[in-house]
Amino acid sequence: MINRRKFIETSALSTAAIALSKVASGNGSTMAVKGKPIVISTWNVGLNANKAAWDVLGKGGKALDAVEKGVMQTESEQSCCVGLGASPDRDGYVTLDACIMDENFNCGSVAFLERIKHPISVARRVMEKTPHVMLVGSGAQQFAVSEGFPLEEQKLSTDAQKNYENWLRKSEYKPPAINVEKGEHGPFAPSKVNGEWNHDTIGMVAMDSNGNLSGSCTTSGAGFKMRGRVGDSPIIGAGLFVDNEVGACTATGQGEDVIRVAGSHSVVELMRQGLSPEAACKKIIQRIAKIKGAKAKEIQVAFLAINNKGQHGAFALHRGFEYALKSGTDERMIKSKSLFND
Ligand code: SD4
Repeated sequence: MINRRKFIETSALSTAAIALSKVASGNGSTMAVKGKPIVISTWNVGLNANKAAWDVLGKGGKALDAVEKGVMQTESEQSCCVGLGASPDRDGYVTLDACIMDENFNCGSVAFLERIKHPISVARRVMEKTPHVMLVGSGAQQFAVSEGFPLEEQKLSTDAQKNYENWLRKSEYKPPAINVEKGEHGPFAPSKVNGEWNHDTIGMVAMDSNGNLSGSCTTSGAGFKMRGRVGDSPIIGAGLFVDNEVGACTATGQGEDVIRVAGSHSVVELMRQGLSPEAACKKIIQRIAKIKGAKAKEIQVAFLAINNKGQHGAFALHRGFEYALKSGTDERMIKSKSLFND
């Protein structure tokens, strides 16, 4: 018969063995992951967001806290692209989408949320305080207020106001051409501000010093969208997916085409089959290109992924996508490869 002490020793040993097998699965060099946190996020706003995430990761904090803190930074920056100062829908209202996911498949999401400064934190409350995954519209707002989030006045940033006024001149409704580096930009396309392309989403995935993964995604969605339109960003499996045993992925670009292929989940499943993060992202971009045919020229989509060894990579339909990286030894922007090098 196994006594209590022996049982505790045996279970401690098997827990250690499980932990070891988790980090050692793959190619043997994976033990290095533990204790080496890393965070990556979409577009150049990711640099500031990563810094905020690093305040948590650098002190040995949890990836979940880091990805919330990280993108809250972008939501606070009142740019034209994420958060309350972002591009409005075609009726002039800013409506926000966000989601968050941790290492245990816990996830929370809000969509079509108005007048709340930090949708990502509301998404986390949905995850932690309700039996649900997703709340939308006035219900999401009501929940946010009940949780103590103040109802803010909508105040467009100067860029967003200018872009909206430009758009109103023609009020032409067609899909956004997001951050295609060269060529004709659609009416929803982010404009160049200070010589830099804008974007309208931040997606972030991080690994903490325990080797655990989490992700977050927050956006105002496509600028000048139809009222009520929701893209991929708040949809678990589309704009974000995390499976701690495999890796995590987030998406940016034309949300409708990310949803169609369950984009982030599909990328994670390909990593499960052994593909590198970049190769997995590329496969799903190729799938989208095949589905869209000639129309693939008119849209931008990009995926950004990390695996459970801390390797990361991205792939986009068109040139122009880049992501920000921060680790204990490295901090920089990385240009993504793309299918069309137009
Ligand atoms: C959406 N995927 O709402 C978002 C937009 C985006 O860079 O990512 N823009 O479809």
